[in-house]
Parts: sequence; structure tokens; C-alpha cells
Amino acid sequence: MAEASTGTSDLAAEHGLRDDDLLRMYRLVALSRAIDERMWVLNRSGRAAFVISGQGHEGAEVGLAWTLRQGFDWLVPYYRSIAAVLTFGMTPRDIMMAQLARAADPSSGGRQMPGHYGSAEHNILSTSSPVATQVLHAVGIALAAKIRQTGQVTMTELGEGSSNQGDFHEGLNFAGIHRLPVVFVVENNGYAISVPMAMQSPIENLADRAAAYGFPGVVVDGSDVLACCRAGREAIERARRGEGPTLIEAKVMRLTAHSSDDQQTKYRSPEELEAERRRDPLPRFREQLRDAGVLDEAREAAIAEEVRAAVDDATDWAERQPSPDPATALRHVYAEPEGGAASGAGGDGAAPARRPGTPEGGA
Ligand SMILES: Cc1ncc(C[n+]2csc(CCOP(=O)(O)OP(=O)(O)O)c2C)c(N)n1
Ligand SMILES: [Mg+2]
Repeated sequence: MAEASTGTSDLAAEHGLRDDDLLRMYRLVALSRAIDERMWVLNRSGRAAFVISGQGHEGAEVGLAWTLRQGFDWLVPYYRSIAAVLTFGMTPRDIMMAQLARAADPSSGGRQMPGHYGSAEHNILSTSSPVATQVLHAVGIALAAKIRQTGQVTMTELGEGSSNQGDFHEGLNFAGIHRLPVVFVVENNGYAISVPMAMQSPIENLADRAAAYGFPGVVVDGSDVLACCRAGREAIERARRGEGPTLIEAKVMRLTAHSSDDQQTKYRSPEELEAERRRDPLPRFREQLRDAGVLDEAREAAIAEEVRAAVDDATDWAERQPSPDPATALRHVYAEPEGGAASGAGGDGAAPARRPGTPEGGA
């Protein structure tokens, strides 16, 4: 990493941070963007099958997740959570292995669609594809933490469209009743694929829904990294004190199409897309740190170089890793005989132990 400032500028002090924190946050926002851009290049050149992007969400995710305690708290992400999982300990190599479906991909061993980030090592729960199911998983983890009195906080992320699913409301209601240590983050980018916000909900601020479940709802500008950091810290500390959940709605932007299988110019005007670009968190944070004297030209260039090298390394490294053995395709789908002697269990290591309660004999 570039030589870090050890000072505390007025900007850092105002947010209870050091300049070093600000530079690390900036690096994470820039790194997430660069990895994401590389994913699109790999897709368009035929090397990655599918991309779902976090561009426009990075500032909110880095700021909100910043105060979580890595390796202790829990993160329950969704497909746009690239910046959040990087903030919480995953590496560019981990992201690229998931993107290219390699056997050593920590998210799923190359078995899930790209974008389903997870890491047992880092307390990052792997996401299911049906949107908003992760809300229930997060609430369950928070309930366990409360029963066990561990002091752990769980943060989960989802889109605004997904907040119309029943799972979201069931999860928030349960968490409100039991005052669970969980932070719900709705990243409102204004669209659920091609459906605009006005066709998704009759209210302007989804944070208002928290009132129905008896806990605070907070709206934050998702392109303001430090405002997100403050909102995240307050919610995490409140949960840690045993005062229960918070719903944070970060107003973000979707700078890309929904996915590599979508073309957003079919349903968004050039003017709208241009206006959205002006809110991009990356240049905004860069300007803020320049104005505060935290980021000078040399430091900015050094970070840009580190980011480029990290993305190149992750791409080259992941491309060299083997794909999963096709003979293992059914692993974790059906129960397997004890000892893993079945033909479908060989290839990349021993078969997993039979789970209690699963029938003998497997598939
Ligand atoms: C239960 C369910 N319904 C539909 C889908 C298909 N789907 C995937 S992403 C998505 C849009 C979600 O929009 P939003 O929650 O706003 O998140 P965004 O993609 O905008 O970040 C839909 C409908 C799904 N994965 N799960
Ligand atoms: Mg959305």
C-alpha cells in the first residue's frame, strides 16, 4: 500500500477517523471500481460468462461496513456487495475466482453464479439467488448472537426492489420484536432491473418502513462515503449496545446496466444516465480528500498503481487456476455415501462428511 499519512486532518477528525483510514477507504472504493470494470472486460471478451456490477454502490458499501469488526461480526451480502466484501476481508483474487468459477473460489468452489459472494473464513454468508432471503439468514445469525451473548453484529445488504419481498418484512418484524443486533442496509439505486422506484413503492423513503417495526430508519446519501460511515457506525454501535436493529437506506446509483444481460439505454434516457454519473462516489470522494489535503498527486498516483497491479494480479492468477472437476458437479447437492467412494465425489478432495439426519447411501 502507498505510504500512509499518520496525521489527522480536520476532515478525518470531524468523522472520528485518521487520515490513514480515509486513504484506506479511498483505496477500497477505487479497487472495487477497478475490479468491476475488469469483470466487464472479461465478459465482453468472452472469458467471463456473466457480470453483475456494483458500480455506483461502492462508496456506500465501504462507508457502511467500515466499522464492522472483521473476523468477528457477520456480513450477509448480495450480488452488488463487491466493495462490502472487500472491506470485510475478501481479496481481489477471491472476487476474480468467483467471477471465473474456479475450483478454489471461496464463495462456492465455482458452483454458484458470479456475484454470490461468501467466505467462511471472513464470516461472510453465501447468498441465495432469490432476492431478500438473506434478510432472514441475517436475522437468524443475529438471534444466535443474542442468545449466545457474543456481542457480534450482523449487517445485511439488499436492493430497494427486494425490500418489497415478504422475507424483508418478516425479518424486520422479528428483529424489531427481539431487538436483535442487526443492521439492514437497503441500497436504493432507483431500479429493480427495468422497473423504476415509482412503480415499486408509493413512498419516497423506504427507511420510513422501519417505524412499522419499532426501530430507527435512516436515509443517507450513498455517494457520500463519510456520511455512510457515520450512519453505519451509529447503527453498529446501537446494535452492539443491545438496543436493536436499524434500517439504513442509502440512495445510490446504478452506473451500469442491471447485469451483462441487460441494456439500460432501452429504458433510461441519456440525460438521466448523465445526471447519475455526476453523483459517482469515486470522483466525489477523491475531490473531498484532495480538498482536505489528505490526497496529493503523488499519493493518488501510488494508489492508482497499486490498484492496477492488484487487479492485474487477481485476473492473471484466477485465469491460471483450474476449473472444478466436472465429476464433482453434484457435490453438496445430494447426500453422498460415507467415505466418498461414489464416482461423483472424487476429483478435488475427500467427500464431505455425511450431515446428521441425512439418509445413508446418498444420491
Ligand atoms: C424472489 C426473486 N424474484 C426475482 C428475482 C430476479 N431478480 C434478480 S435481481 C432483481 C432486481 C432486484 O432489484 P433491487 O432489489 O432493486 O436490486 P438491484 O438489482 O437494483 O441492486 C430481480 C427481479 C430473484 N432473483 N428473486
Ligand atoms: Mg434497485
